[in-house]
Amino acid sequence: MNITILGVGAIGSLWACYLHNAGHHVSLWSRDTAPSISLSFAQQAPIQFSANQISDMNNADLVIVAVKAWQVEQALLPIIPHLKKGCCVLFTHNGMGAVDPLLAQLSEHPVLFATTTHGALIDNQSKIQHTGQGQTTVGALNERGALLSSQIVPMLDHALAPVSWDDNIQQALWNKLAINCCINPLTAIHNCRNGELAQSETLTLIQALCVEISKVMTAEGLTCDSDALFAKSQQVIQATSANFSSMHQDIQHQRRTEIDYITGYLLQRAKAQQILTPYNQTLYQQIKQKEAQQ
Ligand code: KPL
Repeated sequence: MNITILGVGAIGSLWACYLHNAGHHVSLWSRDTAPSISLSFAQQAPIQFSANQISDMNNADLVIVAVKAWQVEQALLPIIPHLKKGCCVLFTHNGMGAVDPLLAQLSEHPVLFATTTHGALIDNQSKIQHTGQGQTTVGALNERGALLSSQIVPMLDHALAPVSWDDNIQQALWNKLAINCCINPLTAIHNCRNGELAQSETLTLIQALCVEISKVMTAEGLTCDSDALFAKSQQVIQATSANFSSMHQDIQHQRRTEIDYITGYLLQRAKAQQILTPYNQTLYQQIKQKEAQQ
């Protein structure tokens, strides 16, 4: 397949290398205009990718949009006119709400979303490290996307397994959003690793967050039990105890965070459903204050 990856952060680069190794023709699209980008992955010799070429975009069968939620619209809008008929657009990022404004403009294309638990980072020698073996769940954001499940899932699974299909991607995205609402802002506020949230005062707060989140999810027609969500958040805290969350890393590096698409999205839906969410509201404001101080 001809695949173009938009965004050369850790996850975009990881997919680029695995898809290249699986034999696909992979090109990259970044914020600059360099005609080629070299990526160093694991013990392999650096891989040279064609980059920022309109011809690659014109020929792409699949475009993977792997930029942060707040960059999605700005990054994709100029590219849409260059996509060929039938080109599939697959989004992958933390949070929700970033793709909604683009769906009408992508109505002629199959549109998918992939949520992944793989851990990846670009180390201080610019090498891509696959730090945690995870899994990827893919689902459709429109009807054309749903028709592609039997093609896309085996192709991605062959490159970086396991990849599965979920008919109810909204539930999967909300489940991930709920966990991110519980962990990410708190680690950024307390400047700590995920594992350090397993302390009694923080646990009481996470319990209160779970009650609010579960009310909003239920009102939105999704399944969410607050005790089960709390238990899941504890599992993730344990499984990723040594990690710094993505929001913690963004604050430490003085980058914009994804708070508007994580807790911010929850608050938007809570407002629409007329549900009070004071605990999540407070965390949102604390992160916005930190961003303003940068
Ligand atoms: O998804 C994550 C993130 O950091 O964004 C968690 C699950 C919290 C792992 O760190």
